[in-house]
Amino acid sequence: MEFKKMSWVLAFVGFMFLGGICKANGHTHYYDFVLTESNFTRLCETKSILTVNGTLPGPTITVRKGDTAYVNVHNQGSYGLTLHWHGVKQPRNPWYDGPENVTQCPIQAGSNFTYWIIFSTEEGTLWWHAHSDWTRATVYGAIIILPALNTTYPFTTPDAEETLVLGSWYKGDVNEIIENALATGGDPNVSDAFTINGEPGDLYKCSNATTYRWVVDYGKTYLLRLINAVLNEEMFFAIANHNLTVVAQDAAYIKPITTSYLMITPGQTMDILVVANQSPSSYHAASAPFVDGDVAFNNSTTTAILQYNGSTTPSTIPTPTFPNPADETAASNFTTQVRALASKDYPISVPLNITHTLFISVSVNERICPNSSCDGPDGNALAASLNNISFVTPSIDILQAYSGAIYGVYSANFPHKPYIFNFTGHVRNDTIYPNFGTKVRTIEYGEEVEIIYQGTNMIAAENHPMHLHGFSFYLVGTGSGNFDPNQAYKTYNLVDPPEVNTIGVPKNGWATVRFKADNPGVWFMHCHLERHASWGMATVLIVTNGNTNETSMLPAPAYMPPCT
Ligand SMILES: *[C@@H]1O[C@H](CO)[C@@H](O)[C@H](O)[C@H]1NC(C)=O
Ligand SMILES: *[C@@H]1O[C@H](CO)[C@@H](O)[C@H](O)[C@H]1NC(C)=O
Ligand SMILES: *[C@@H]1O[C@H](CO)[C@@H](O)[C@H](O)[C@H]1NC(C)=O
Ligand SMILES: *[C@@H]1O[C@H](CO)[C@@H](O)[C@H](O)[C@H]1NC(C)=O
Ligand SMILES: *[C@@H]1O[C@H](CO)[C@@H](O)[C@H](O)[C@H]1NC(C)=O
Ligand SMILES: *[C@@H]1O[C@H](CO)[C@@H](O)[C@H](O)[C@H]1NC(C)=O
Ligand SMILES: *[C@@H]1O[C@H](CO)[C@@H](O)[C@H](O)[C@H]1NC(C)=O
Ligand SMILES: *[C@@H]1O[C@H](CO)[C@@H](O)[C@H](O)[C@H]1NC(C)=O
Ligand SMILES: *[C@@H]1O[C@H](CO)[C@@H](O)[C@H](O)[C@H]1NC(C)=O
Ligand SMILES: *[C@@H]1O[C@H](CO)[C@@H](O)[C@H](O)[C@H]1NC(C)=O
Ligand SMILES: *[C@@H]1O[C@H](CO)[C@@H](O)[C@H](O)[C@H]1NC(C)=O
Ligand SMILES: *[C@@H]1O[C@H](CO)[C@@H](O)[C@H](O)[C@H]1NC(C)=O
Ligand SMILES: [Cu+2]
Repeated sequence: MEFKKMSWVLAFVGFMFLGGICKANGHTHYYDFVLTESNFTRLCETKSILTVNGTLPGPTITVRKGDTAYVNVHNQGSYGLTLHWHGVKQPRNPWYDGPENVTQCPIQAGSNFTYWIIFSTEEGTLWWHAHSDWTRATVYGAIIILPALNTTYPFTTPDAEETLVLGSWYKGDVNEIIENALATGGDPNVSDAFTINGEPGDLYKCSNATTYRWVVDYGKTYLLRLINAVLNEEMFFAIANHNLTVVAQDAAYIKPITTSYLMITPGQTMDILVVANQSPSSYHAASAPFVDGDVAFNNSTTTAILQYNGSTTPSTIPTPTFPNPADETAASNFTTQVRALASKDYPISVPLNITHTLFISVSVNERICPNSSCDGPDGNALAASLNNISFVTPSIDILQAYSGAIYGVYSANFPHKPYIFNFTGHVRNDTIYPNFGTKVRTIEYGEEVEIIYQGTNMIAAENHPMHLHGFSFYLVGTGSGNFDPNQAYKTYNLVDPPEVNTIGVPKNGWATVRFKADNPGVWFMHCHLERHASWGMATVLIVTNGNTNETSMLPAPAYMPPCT
């Protein structure tokens, strides 16, 4: 053990000389993650699932701002996969970002791979998850980033902390479910339950004895770290009889919002102050879906029990009432309140001199059925696209192809604007069928980028949680209908827009984000609804190296998992 640590230290010191990126006060943390299959019983049935270290959620990674972590992933499962550190920018370090065949090939069954995770500006809550097929349904966990040593929260220090991770439970094998859906062209099965910390909760059958309990002391203030790891639904969250004061989103502080409920998309994380100020008893902390599209979804409620220490459990535990799942206004009433803290101690820096604009249409599409008949609309198969291009995952990772000049893996011709039609009006036949390809967009180092995501009314309009790797970005505006620059620019918030990594693009509406392209590398961008990502609602941004070593990607690691 000591010997192993010593060699790590030597490697670390080496990097200090090499890259000059090492923070003087950062600490280094080491984790071993063992991927294993084991039996779990949920909803009265037992099945074998892949988890890290046999727990659901997997182990929590806890660091301070600016620290470094090494996670050695030992794959003792039966198939290859990768892990991703969601929302961690990984400055100059795309090698360890994780999306399968974008920055690396899978860690094969029986082998191991050590991720080097560089924390920089993030502070708050993030999470990690598998980035292969639908394996993230069971392979996920929290990342807690505490304030740097000798600094504290920008609010009264809470008495204690709690983490609740929302998830999805499928009775069947998740990868069989998506493979089967891709083969038939239809919608994948919906999940059988939502979960909180791996447990469906007492509103589902066979689940009340194992419902997750969060025990609190009357009068104390708790910092709740909430993560949405659900596969295919955005979620409302509330605690019966208690207010939520949201203080951070995606590991950046916001101006406190006191609310009775919130909406959180897959991929998003929120830090919330909860005061245990109600009569000592038990209350449900619960989550139910927000789905504003005409699509199949799981319409059930998952619960945990907020239990006051020393109180007796009432015969009926109060459950919060949720908005209707399709209530867009209820969702946007919460999301439009989010503003960056943007204080002297937590300044923000919104790009004002945009040099690279990307206008991206976000669509669900149809693909010609390869067989005689498919289960999607018009007997076709379902597909999805960005700018009418459905992303095709290559079999050699794009980062390797880019850095090693391997041609034919991808083409750098992802368009900067879509084919123009009435995006939110009637569907045009010539845009129902996307093109297929591995097309990326190249952005020069240091450019100030604006991306306008335009939701479309193709096949099934709904809110899409778009996520970008390698960056957090400022959400400067959202609106309904077709993006109209003359109107939209007037409404932009350039003063205190939230700095986030995942945003819900409104159904038949648009969202504009800005960021500085100061992180060279190969960065995946995709919808965080897993079925849309599987259908191709994704692309890749390549940010070129700058003119110096300090503005260029770190050297390629000596070992990367081989592509087969
Ligand atoms: C996971 O399990 C392995 C082997 O049992 C152990 O060495 C390791 O410390 C565990 N990791 C965590 C993060 O608990
Ligand atoms: C899970 O349970 C099944 C049936 O009880 C058993 O055959 C199998 O070996 C178990 N798997 C593991 C990984 O324990
Ligand atoms: C695999 O794990 C062993 C021991 O834990 C370690 O020595 C080796 O470097 C690891 N390999 C990789 C590629 O991380
Ligand atoms: C943090 O505070 C401790 C105790 O007050 C002090 O010893 C230490 O030097 C400080 N560290 C930093 C990095 O400021
Ligand atoms: C679970 O629910 C069943 C049926 O409602 C009830 O009989 C049982 O006592 C409950 N168990 C617990 C631990 O609450
Ligand atoms: C929740 O917040 C509202 C508005 O700030 C306030 O009127 C209400 O009393 C609060 N409720 C609880 C339970 O604290
Ligand atoms: C979902 O469930 C709620 C009640 O739990 C109900 O009001 C609503 O109509 C259901 N929606 C759909 C689409 O089934
Ligand atoms: C949204 O907010 C508006 C203005 O505060 C309010 O009138 C409306 O009832 C809210 N709608 C929902 C669904 O919460
Ligand atoms: C905006 O960026 C361009 C290109 O980098 C540069 O030439 C120009 O001076 C910048 N303008 C301002 C106001 O910073
Ligand atoms: C990634 O590439 C490997 C070959 O290196 C291939 O086996 C695997 O299916 C690819 N993954 C995806 C999602 O296409
Ligand atoms: C786009 O379609 C919508 C809905 O049918 C309609 O209200 C709008 O006028 C159309 N816009 C244009 C520019 O045709
Ligand atoms: C698309 O074209 C086909 C064949 O011309 C027609 O049957 C279908 O109704 C059209 N669909 C739409 C949405 O216009
Ligand atoms: Cu989507």
